Order: sequence, then C-alpha cells, then structure tokens
Amino acid sequence: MTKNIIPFISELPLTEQVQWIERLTQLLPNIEIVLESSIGDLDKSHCKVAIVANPNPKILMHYSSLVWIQSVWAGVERLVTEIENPSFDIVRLVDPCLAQTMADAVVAWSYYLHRDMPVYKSQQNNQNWQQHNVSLTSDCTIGVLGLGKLGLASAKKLALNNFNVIGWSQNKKSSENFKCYSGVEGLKTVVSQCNIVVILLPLTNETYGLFNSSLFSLMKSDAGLINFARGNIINNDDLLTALKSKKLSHAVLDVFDKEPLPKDDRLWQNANITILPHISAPTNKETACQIVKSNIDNYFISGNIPSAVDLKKGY
Ligand code: NDP
Ligand code: OXD
Repeated sequence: MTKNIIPFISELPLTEQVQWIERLTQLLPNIEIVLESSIGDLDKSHCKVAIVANPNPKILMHYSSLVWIQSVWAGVERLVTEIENPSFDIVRLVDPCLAQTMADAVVAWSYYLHRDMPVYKSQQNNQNWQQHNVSLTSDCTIGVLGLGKLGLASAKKLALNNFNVIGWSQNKKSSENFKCYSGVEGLKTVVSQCNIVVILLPLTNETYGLFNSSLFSLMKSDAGLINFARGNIINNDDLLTALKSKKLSHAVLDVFDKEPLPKDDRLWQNANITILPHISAPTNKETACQIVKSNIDNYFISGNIPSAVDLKKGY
C-alpha cells in the first residue's frame, strides 16, 4: 500500500522544520510527512492534506487536490487574507495548552503594568528611589477584547487573580466570572472603564486599525494596553500620539505589522512601549503534534475534517 504524502510547509529554519517532521513521523508512521521542497509535481497533485506553520500562502496554490490544511499556529490571518477563495479548508491549531500559555502571559504582563514595572525600570536608570501606591487587583479593571480560545482562558485566569475583568466579543457571551459586552457601544463601554486593555482579537476587516485616535480618546488617562494578537489592529501613529499626550501610560506590544520589527522602527525608541518578539504564546511542538496526529488519523479513518475557519467571518 502506498503511503499518503503530507507536505510540511513553512518558512521556519530548516532544522526546526526537520524537528517537526521527525516528531510527526513518529506519531503518524503510516504517513509520509516530508519537507515541501522535496516533493515532486506529480506527488503534489495528489496531496489531500498539508501541515503548515505560518507558510508563504502562495505555495499552497501548487497543491491542486488539497482538501484541508492543518496549521500548527493558532492565528491563520495570513492564510485567510492572502489566499483568494481557497478550495480547501483551513484548520487552525486549537490547543488548550497554548491557551494556558497565553493566559499566563496575559496575567504576567498585566501585573507588569499593574505593579508599575516600566516606571521602576526607568527610575532605576536614574538611581531614583521612589515608592508608588500599590492598588488592589480588585480595583484594577482589565478589558479582554476577544473571548475566543485564547481570550476566554486569559479572562478566567485574570479573574482568578482577582482582577476586575470585563470582556468583549462579536457575539455577546455570558460568564459567572466577568461581565461581557459586544457591539460598537459595548466596545466603548469596555475601553472607557479599563485600567488595562488586552487585545486578543483576530485581524479581520473589522478589527484592522480598530485602535485609532477615536478609541484612544475614550480610554482612561494612564491606562495601559497589551497587544498579543496582530500588529495591524493598532494604528501606530495614533498609538504614539496617545502615549505622547499621556492618554495612555504604556503599551506592551508582542506583535507587529512587519516581523521581526525593523531595526529602524520608531516603536523601538519609545520608553513607554515594551517590545516583545512575538513570544506571548508560542506553539508547543509536543502538544501541537499530538493534536495534529489526532486530527489527521481521524480524517484518514473517518473522512472527518476538523472544524475550519469561517472564511466569511475571517476567523
Ligand atoms: P478565536 O478565533 O478563538 O477568537 C476570536 C475572538 O475574537 C472571539 O471571541 C470573537 O468573537 C472575537 N472577535 C472577532 N472579531 C470580532 C469583532 N469584529 N468584534 C468583536 N469581537 C470579535 O481566536 P483565538 O482566541 O484563538 O486567538 C486570537 C488571536 O490571537 C489570533 O487570531 C492571533 O492573531 C493571536 N495569536 C497570537 C499569538 C502570539 O503568540 N502573540 C499566539 C496565538 C494567537 P465571537 O466569540 O463572538 O466569535
Ligand atoms: C500564532 C502566533 O498564531 O504565534 O500561533 O501568533
């Protein structure tokens, strides 16, 4: 019996691609999982499934029989926006471990802002011994924008730390632990109450540039902002103006329009911005490989395709 061939398509360094392929091959011994660059045109035309890690979307166009692709990244914005009318389903990584990693990051960086760490860092640079009040976490309102796989886990963990959490999503949710809002008015209500706003929305036509001067103008002065989703959700000109005018005290940015952030980008130089190199919730290879194995086994046994991104919604 000839084995099904699945390409691993990615722009990751070769050594990392090989690590993925080795582990996936251990878990799926009856499938030939190979580097994209090693597949001939004839084999490409037979592949039904591809495993992708933030690939160049154009490469997928060379696979004419694809039924679905499995991303080992949770965010698939690049695939959704850069492939016009894909003939295959796009399946994102849904990994509860990744959601907890993100929730940990949200809690960590919320404390970073809540406990004034950027202020103490700058005081240290000036040998300045000055104490600031410590408020209770219950007096700190944190808005989590996006209550999906990552936002919901983050909101719950913040609530466990006694922060006063409020959430915002497309369709209104309900939670025992925090108040939920939706819609444009809901967004205004949320951001105007927050000491810290956490962005965990997908990048779509609706969220592109959502954080602009009119939204910043509604925020409490001295509020903090954390963006762990995608860079283009924030208008950077408006962000810099908000920081300059002290409308916003500090922004923690993990994601950027261009990554790596170019060395000459003005964001690097701003003392009120903390730059992180896209590390808030990296995929864990082991847990992700187990999920991919289960999805692929299931497909080849029963024909079931895992639940895919809704291309109309864009996420
Ligand atoms: P999900 O698709 O599970 O959830 C998206 C959430 O956003 C949902 O609650 C959805 O509402 C809400 N939403 C979408 N559009 C709107 C809108 N126009 N108005 C209001 N709410 C909206 O995504 P995840 O939680 O898994 O991930 C979120 C993003 O995090 C990813 O798209 C990716 O960009 C980013 N990410 C970043 C990582 C990092 O390391 N920095 C790692 C992984 C992901 P509803 O529930 O009503 O549909
Ligand atoms: C992801 C990411 O989407 O790291 O997994 O941003």
